[in-house]
Amino acid sequence: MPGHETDASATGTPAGPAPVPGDALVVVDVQHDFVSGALAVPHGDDVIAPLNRAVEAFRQRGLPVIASRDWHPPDHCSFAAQRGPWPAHCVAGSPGAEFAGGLRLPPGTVVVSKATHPGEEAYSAFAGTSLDEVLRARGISRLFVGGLATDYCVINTVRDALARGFAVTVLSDAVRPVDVHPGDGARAEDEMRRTGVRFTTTASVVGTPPDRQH
Ligand code: VGL
Ligand code: ZN
Repeated sequence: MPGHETDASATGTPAGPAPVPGDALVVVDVQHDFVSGALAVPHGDDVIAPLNRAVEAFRQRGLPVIASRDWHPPDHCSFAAQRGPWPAHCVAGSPGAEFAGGLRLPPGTVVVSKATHPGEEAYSAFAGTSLDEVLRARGISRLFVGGLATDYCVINTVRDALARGFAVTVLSDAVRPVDVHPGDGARAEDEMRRTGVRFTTTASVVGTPPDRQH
């Protein structure tokens, strides 16, 4: 219950690696279909509040906010009608592909659309996009990552970020897995930790929200 947090959360002061110039926030695929639509991730809506706090902290500091989105053609190879593994989801321009209603993205958010070709799956926000160039042009070396889903687009984005030399911090309360096979999300987190990813709560990076300070 509120009133019993320790150290950082008692004061609202971040205990972790507060965002500084050179950092960017990457919000992965927080779209209607993944939150409450055709391919809803269990508890996917839980990521929205922490991500809004992270977004606001980056915005206040003038640091880049990137939002990736799954942006499929109607006949994408990952859809069941094409013998793919997923129900149709995030069709470009459709309501299901819109960012989740509660997500507050600031003006200037860089939107990265991926998996836009019918015959190619692309779970990583780097795959076939300009994300790498965008980050390098802005002198970014460290990424804070949250979004959906831990075991698909988050982990693949993180793998590519590490391979490109970015340091990565995952906001542990701002990711959720699909868990098609039980444990997929936990295994994805294990792999990320093993490969050098730091996990930290949003509060420890950007402080606690005003209604939880005391
Ligand atoms: C995703 C399944 C299918 C994701 C995208 O964003 O994690 N998962 N397409
Ligand atoms: Zn997809």
